[in-house]
Amino acid sequence: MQEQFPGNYPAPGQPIDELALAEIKGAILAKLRLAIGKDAGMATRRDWYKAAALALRDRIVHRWLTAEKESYDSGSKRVYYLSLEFLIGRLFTDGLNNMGLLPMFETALGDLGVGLDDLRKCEPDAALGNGGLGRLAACFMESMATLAVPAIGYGIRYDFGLFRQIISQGWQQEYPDEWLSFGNPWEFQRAEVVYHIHFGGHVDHVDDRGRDRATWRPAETVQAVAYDTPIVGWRGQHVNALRLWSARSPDPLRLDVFNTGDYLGAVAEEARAESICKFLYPNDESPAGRELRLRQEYFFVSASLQDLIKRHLASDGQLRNLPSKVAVQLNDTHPSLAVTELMRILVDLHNFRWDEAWKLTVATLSYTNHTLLPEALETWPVELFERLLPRHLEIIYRINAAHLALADQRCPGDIDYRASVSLIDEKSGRRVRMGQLAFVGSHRINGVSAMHSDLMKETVFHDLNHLYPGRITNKTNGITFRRWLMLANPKLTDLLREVCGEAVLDDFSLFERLEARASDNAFQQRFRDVKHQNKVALARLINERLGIKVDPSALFDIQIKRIHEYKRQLLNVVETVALYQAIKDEPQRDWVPRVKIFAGKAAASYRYAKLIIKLINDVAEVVNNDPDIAGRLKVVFLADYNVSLAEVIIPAADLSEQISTAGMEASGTGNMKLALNGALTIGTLDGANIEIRDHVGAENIAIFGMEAGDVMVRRKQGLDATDIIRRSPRLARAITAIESGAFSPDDPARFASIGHALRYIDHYMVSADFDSYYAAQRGIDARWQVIPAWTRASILNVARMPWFSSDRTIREYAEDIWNVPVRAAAPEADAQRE
Ligand code: B1H
Repeated sequence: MQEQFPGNYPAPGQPIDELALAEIKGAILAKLRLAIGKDAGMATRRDWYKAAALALRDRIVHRWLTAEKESYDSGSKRVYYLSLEFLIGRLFTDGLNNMGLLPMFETALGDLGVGLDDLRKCEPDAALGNGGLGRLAACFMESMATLAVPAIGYGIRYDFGLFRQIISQGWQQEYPDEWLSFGNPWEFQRAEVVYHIHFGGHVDHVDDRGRDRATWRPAETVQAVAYDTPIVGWRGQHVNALRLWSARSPDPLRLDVFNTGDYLGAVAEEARAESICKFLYPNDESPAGRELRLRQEYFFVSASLQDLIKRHLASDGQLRNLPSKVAVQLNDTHPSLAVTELMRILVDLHNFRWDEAWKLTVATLSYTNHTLLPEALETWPVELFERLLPRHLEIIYRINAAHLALADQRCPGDIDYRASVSLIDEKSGRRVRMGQLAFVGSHRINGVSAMHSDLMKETVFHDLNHLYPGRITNKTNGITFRRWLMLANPKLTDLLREVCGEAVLDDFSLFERLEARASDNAFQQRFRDVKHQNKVALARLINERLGIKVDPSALFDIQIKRIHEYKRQLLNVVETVALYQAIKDEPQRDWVPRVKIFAGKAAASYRYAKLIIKLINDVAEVVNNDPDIAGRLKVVFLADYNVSLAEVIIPAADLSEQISTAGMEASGTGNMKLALNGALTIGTLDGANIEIRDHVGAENIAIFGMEAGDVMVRRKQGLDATDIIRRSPRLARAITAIESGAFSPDDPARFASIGHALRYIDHYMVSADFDSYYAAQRGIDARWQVIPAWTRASILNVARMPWFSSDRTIREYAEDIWNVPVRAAAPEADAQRE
């Protein structure tokens, strides 16, 4: 079967192989009857989707088993990517595209009387992540498969992913995300792959002749069961597994309790165990700090390490070779317990000497930091640790003793230095610092953009970097072009194939061939046509969902991301209000028509962020219905932002809002997706925006506002914005309108707290950056009116984005951190190069 489906991406117009087509149709029909139990007459759309997904899955599984055997036989080093989040989205067309089967399935399904696009929409998003951090893990999984890096992603199979957002009267409401309720055709339950995970109890120290060994006598045990999802790389050459753990009790029904008539008590243990994988914590950038969260972290770390060690022992037999066969990447501090768990396994269970175990641990682990926000740095109360993981706390103390001894050696008598590097924070109640733990236990620590990695060295990890020089490295994030260009924007992809040649699908550096056409009138027109069609599709969606009519020829100005004060959706709204007032002042001027599109979720407990959502919706209500505006400004908030919605919005964007307070956005990846699809960026010099500017050229991006250094200086000076507001009548007027109820006549004081913050506690520099932002926006208006120049800048953005492919990022991890080989380029690339 493999040979019949070589996984080529058929060139446009290439005839479809009739034999293969007949086989696919047969396979789908067979799945419908034999796996779903329906015939074509009775089948619902969802039945067809599942049948088609299973037919595709069969083809992926063949490759999977081959890839698995090859890497096992060759004994190659493997990467294990530990992440509490994988924000995958849908897998159906992703798998079809990478297998080169998209046109084939489209035709087959069409012949069977069902539309591929209808089926595609039957698949619920796998939303096992909050935002950028989880989506990065998903892009990395795809790129590792593409580059044939043998890898497993480890995480939790949450019963409920990130909540569904509904906007009711302008307010966010949260509803459970029941993504598994109709089954999941991609996953394989591995009922035989089960590990025991322990909690609580006490520790016995036997006489171990100074070997630091101990015996943990836990009080509670849960089981972790594996579920595997195949992740297929580009051209179907390699397939890796995403292994997610589900929790259950070893004793699901206590018959003794049941027999006494206590039916609820009989299943209480099962409920307690299952709560571990019940839901994803919806907090982006702010740890929940709940006991259940710590249980989740230990649960998945322990199951994953047990699993990878079992594999290693089965293939190699020698734990002392661990670092030559295993690289473990910790996605943020959420899996930091890997440091202590690996030490426990080596010392307590496999009798290693402490020092040797420590060398192996550090050589095996590496850690990615994703944020410098002080409130986001994870710490846990020592008391909670002691109760839940007593042996791990001892191990932390033992690590800390050696670590602090080194600190004393480096800076004798410097108690501030000692306090700053310690694994225990003694200031705010005694707490374990997960960032310090991950740092000390890793041979490489990376930031996610050049500026972020530099700031890591200057701020949170300044002293640790001094103590362990050379460990910090930068790995600027990337995105998978297969999903964010080929699938999301097939029309632009076709244009690229035509202009840059078919090989562009394997070698993104060929995008540079666009440069020569950037000013070519005829090409510009085609490029604009593609954008226009994508905007028509988005306009249709907006009308269907919200009943708002927007003009596809207006400038589509997009801010899509989690709602967070530092991301400054508020700055965008205040500018919207100021623009609204300016249009009302001079309604006869030829204002550039704009549609401001927002989407994003706020953490359920983040009240201020939810108030900002309400403000966007209240402003929309007034602006969209004001006859003076005559449709020249529209404001749209699209509910329930997720990967699938992003795939519709991004190809339709003209302007990408990347306006975080400088120094606060570690990288951003939405910024890359939007620029890749031809949007111009309006942004601050923050995160990867800086590198985007360096690549696309300063003339093809609109930079405004304070820089990270300025922000630090201003924060030291104080946050009161009274003077700034006094000097900016435009800002003063916009704030006054917001706080006096111009957009909330039903509750005039609704936004008083926002007005107060803008005036007196401008921590995020919204007021301070306002004038600069407003001016940059008017600059955008002016540029938009010169169509050839705008189009040229847009084309050059696309042409200069290849470096932001996650393939490049993964190559860098493979080389500098993991020490594993990667495939040079897809084998077809050379053959297809002109
Ligand atoms: C990012 C998070 C994050 N940084 C804690 N930190 C979480 C922190 O559930 N929690 O406790 C969840 C998420 N997420 C993002 O990572 C950064 O803000 C982005 O700038 C970056 O692009 C992304 C990927 O590196």
